[in-house]
Amino acid sequence: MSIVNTRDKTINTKVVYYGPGLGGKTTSLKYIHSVLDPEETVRMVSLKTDEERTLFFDFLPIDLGVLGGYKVKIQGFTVPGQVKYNLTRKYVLMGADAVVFVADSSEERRAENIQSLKNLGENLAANGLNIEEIPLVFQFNKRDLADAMPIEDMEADLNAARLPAFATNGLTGEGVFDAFVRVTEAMVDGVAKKYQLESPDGDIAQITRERLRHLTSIPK
Ligand SMILES: Nc1nc2c(ncn2[C@@H]2O[C@H](COP(=O)(O)OP(=O)(O)OP(=O)(O)O)[C@@H](O)[C@H]2O)c(=O)[nH]1
Ligand SMILES: [Mg+2]
Repeated sequence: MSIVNTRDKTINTKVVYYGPGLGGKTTSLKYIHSVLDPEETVRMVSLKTDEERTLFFDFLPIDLGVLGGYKVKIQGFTVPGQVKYNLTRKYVLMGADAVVFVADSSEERRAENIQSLKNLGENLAANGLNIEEIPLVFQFNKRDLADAMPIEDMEADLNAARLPAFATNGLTGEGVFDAFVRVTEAMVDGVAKKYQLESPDGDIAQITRERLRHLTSIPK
C-alpha cells in the first residue's frame, strides 16, 4: 500500500510484475534496473532456484528522486510464476499499488496466461485489492518467438477492459520500459489523487512521466 509522508514529503509505492512462469518477469525487472541504474549502484535481490527460476521474488528498490516536491520511491517486485508457489504470490502482492502483467506470447502458453490472470484477480482480492481498480498494464512479451500469437488474440484473451498493452521483447528490452513508465504514471496519479497531493510545479504524474522519459533519452 502506498505510504505518503506529508511531513518529509515522501511517496512510497509498490509495483508487482505478475504472470505465468517463464513469461519474462525477472528479465523485465532486470531491464528496468539496467535503464534506471546502469552503474548498478543499487542491487536487485533475486531469491531463485538453481534453475534460475524465481523462488520467492525479485526486489528492486527504485528512487526516482524529487518529483513535484515529493521524493518518489518504488519497490519493484516480481512473483514466482510457477503454479505451485501461489502462497508466495499472494504474499508478494500484499500492498501492491500497481501491476505489470507479463504474458508469454507463445501459442503454447495461451492457457497459462489466462489462468495466471485469473489467479491475479483472486490473489488481489485476497489482499483486499480489486483488479478492476488497481493500475494494471500488460506486456505481451516474447514477440520474437516464431509461434507468437497475434496481438488481437492476446487482447481478446486477456484484456477485455482495454487497458494499456505493450508488445515487448525481454531480451532486447523493446517496450519494457514504456510499460513501466505507463504503469508508474497511473500509479503516481492514483496516489496523488488519493492523498490530494498538490505540487506548485504541476501534475505530479506528468512530472514523473517526463523524468522517466528523460532518463531513457540520456545516452548510456
Ligand atoms: N525469446 C525470448 N525469450 C525471453 C524473452 N523474455 C525473457 N525471455 C527468456 O525467458 C526465460 C524466462 O524468463 P524469466 O524472466 O526468468 O521468466 P519469469 O517470468 O521470471 O519466470 P518465473 O520466475 O519462473 O516466474 C529466460 O530464459 C529469458 O531469457 C523474450 O522476449 N523473448
Ligand atoms: Mg522470475
